[in-house]
Amino acid sequence: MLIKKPADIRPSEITSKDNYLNRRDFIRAGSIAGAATMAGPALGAIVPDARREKIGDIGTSIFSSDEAPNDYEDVVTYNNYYEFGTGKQDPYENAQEFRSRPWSITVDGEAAKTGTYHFEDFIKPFDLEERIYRMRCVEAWSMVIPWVGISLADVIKHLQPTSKARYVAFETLHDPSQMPGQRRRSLAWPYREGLTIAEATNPLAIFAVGIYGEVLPNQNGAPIRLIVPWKYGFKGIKSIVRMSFVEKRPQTSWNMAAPNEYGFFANVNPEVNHPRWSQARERRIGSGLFASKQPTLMFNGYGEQVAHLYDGIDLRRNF
Ligand SMILES: Nc1nc2c(c(=O)[nH]1)N[C@H]1C(S)=C(S)[C@@H](COP(=O)(O)O)O[C@H]1N2
Ligand SMILES: [Mo]
Repeated sequence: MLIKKPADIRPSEITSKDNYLNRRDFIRAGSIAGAATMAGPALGAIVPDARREKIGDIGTSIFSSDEAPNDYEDVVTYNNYYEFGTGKQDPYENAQEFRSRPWSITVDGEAAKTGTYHFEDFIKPFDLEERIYRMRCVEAWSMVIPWVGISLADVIKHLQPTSKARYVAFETLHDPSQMPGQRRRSLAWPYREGLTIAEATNPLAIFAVGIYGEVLPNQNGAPIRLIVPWKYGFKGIKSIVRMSFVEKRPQTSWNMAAPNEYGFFANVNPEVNHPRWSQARERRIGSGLFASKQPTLMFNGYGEQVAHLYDGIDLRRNF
């Protein structure tokens, strides 16, 4: 990466940096205002720049990383969510008014308990846990995020897939009136993702509904998104409206966009480079512009839990 000398920095960039810092201060101020928010509005009320409502009854997980989580500000202002724009701050700026309640999720395909569920009913049968996970984006940056979520394996067991269900497919809401990025063809909409049943029922995979013990902000995929910590971040599909049990491998948005760059599996793998850049190292967001990069770990460090899923599979071909 090119590091600019001060003389090369245009005034426009200085301005935008100032704006950015001001916004961060605004969030901090908002977190104080958040105390008032907690007592007041319903779950997921839209409170720009404020901390969200606390979630009660959260258990801990043996799978949590012991690394220090990123600052809240990093997690809510540096996002990939192309429905709200392709810039890292676009989701933070453009998703505040998004209506993530009321919300429903349709379950269809090869399962006994298909149907359309209210979000609250969908998650009710399951235990909420905090899972502090290392997240690795395909763009070679990473964060450590304390998610609040429910086990995807528990959800799948509850929905009773048939013996024909070999994959689970997921879709994000398609609503160009609310999602300005969907008025452009930066990706094939709706955003789509998929996992094999074995991957989806691995104990590490979760549906996240919160961060830092609080309701999930819109820019992070409210009200419910997938977290698969041994895979690149793009597998973590946000704002899910459909979950389908299917026999054939589903299409996935990034694979459709550039099949030679983004495979179906997308396991974090320092030995298989993206065709345009190395995957050997990563930059931890928030660690400072001059902080050295750290090595990327096979399966993002979760090999003990997931390597067996790929026994006998050539991970160079199945990237
Ligand atoms: N619907 C949808 N889900 C998405 C994306 C997206 O553009 N749209 N981006 C993915 C990518 S590339 C990453 S790295 C993660 C980022 O999640 P975060 O912003 O909560 O850190 O979301 C993933 N889920
Ligand atoms: Mo990503």
